[in-house]
Amino acid sequence: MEYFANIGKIKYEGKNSTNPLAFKYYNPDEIICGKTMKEQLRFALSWWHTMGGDGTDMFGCGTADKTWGEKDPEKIAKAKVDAAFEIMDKLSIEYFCFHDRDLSPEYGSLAESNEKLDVITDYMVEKMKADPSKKCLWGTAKCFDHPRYMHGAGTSPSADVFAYAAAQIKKAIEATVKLGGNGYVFWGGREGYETLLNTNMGLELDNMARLMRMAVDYARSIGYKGDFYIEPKPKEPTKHQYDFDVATVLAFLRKYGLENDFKMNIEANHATLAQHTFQHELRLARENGVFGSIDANQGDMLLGWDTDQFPTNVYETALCMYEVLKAGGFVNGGLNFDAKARRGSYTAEDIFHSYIAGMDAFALGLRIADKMISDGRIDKFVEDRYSSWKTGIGADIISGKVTFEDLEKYALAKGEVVDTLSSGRQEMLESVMNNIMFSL
Ligand code: XUL
Ligand code: CO
Repeated sequence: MEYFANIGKIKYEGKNSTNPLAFKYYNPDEIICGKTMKEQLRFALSWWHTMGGDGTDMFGCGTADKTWGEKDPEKIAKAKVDAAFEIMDKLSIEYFCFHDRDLSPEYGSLAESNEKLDVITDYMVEKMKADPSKKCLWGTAKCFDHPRYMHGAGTSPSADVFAYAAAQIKKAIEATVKLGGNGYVFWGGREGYETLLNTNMGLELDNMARLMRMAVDYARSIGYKGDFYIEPKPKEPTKHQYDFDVATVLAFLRKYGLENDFKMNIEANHATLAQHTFQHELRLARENGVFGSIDANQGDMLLGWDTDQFPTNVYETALCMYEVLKAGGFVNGGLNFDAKARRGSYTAEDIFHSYIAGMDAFALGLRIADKMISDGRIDKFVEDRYSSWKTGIGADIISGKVTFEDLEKYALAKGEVVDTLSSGRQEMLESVMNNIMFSL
């Protein structure tokens, strides 16, 4: 069955095309910065938003029909697979990301939920065998939806809930391995708190680390070779999420000796909720050797919550792709559109317009980032700005040759040093950036 019969394969038509159902910038096989665009960008469809998100919000019910023509939950789950594969095919998207419960809902018991999940993953494996271009970027467990997780999963005050979450995560890891997943994500769900008046923060953090250690050890024991990611987010649903931002997560990983087992899955809208730029979070991850994958979306600067909009801000995608290229590109990670069409964009066609907008914004971002690097003006400026560290006292500090006393002697002899500073030239560099962006 074809779910989008009036939409054909979306083609690259170039920047002068006015066809709304065509890529203007995403040309999958074109080489940019040494790899094809599809290898550089590794786009992924998010099962939850695209296959399940119907536009429900706290003020109203869904506006988009995501039942895929079925009524029975098992049939809906199967239809979702067929529809997802058709969407991926028509948009040339090779990867998908999922929560266990996006693939198959929760049934009366854990055993039954597991059994029904197996049926769907069996079906997916069959489809992926027939079409090996469809791959799993990452999987995760939805340990935040059901009332049992109201106080968290790995950080619940109830040891029984912790055990239940562990069982659910074990199964989600197995499903990820079965689908050949390249990654497994821990996003904080309800791992945080509302008030410290009722919270044992130390125990909750210790327990979260225990859960992660067991998850990693188990996954490796069954042959999982992909990456583990933590996806930082500062707030929502809890007032204070433990995985606040990259820096907070790094401190957590290092405290518990997990720093070699996890990388970061960085989401644009989570970065801005933490009052960082998207680029800041990417840079911090890159500088600490933990850059892994990206949840591509954007927030609204006037709103303080996670709006999960499809990314269309090219300035942001360019700076993001600059960080990705400088990090050496994706290895197991990719760009997962953790994004949903607005509630008013409710038609089936809007799914395609949303993805085309997001994919083209990142394709353009990649083209600009490549140009930023080959143009060299920005990199050279930064290089020159730090030239005092290459020779003389700077080189001696870096090589560890000098002591505090030596530095005092140096400063006393040197006198005032304000003249050694040059202008930061922010406005000039912003203008260079515009020049690069609009000369494509
Ligand atoms: C929530 C969020 C999640 C994770 C996966 O803000 O981003 O969808 O990406 O659990
Ligand atoms: Co996300």
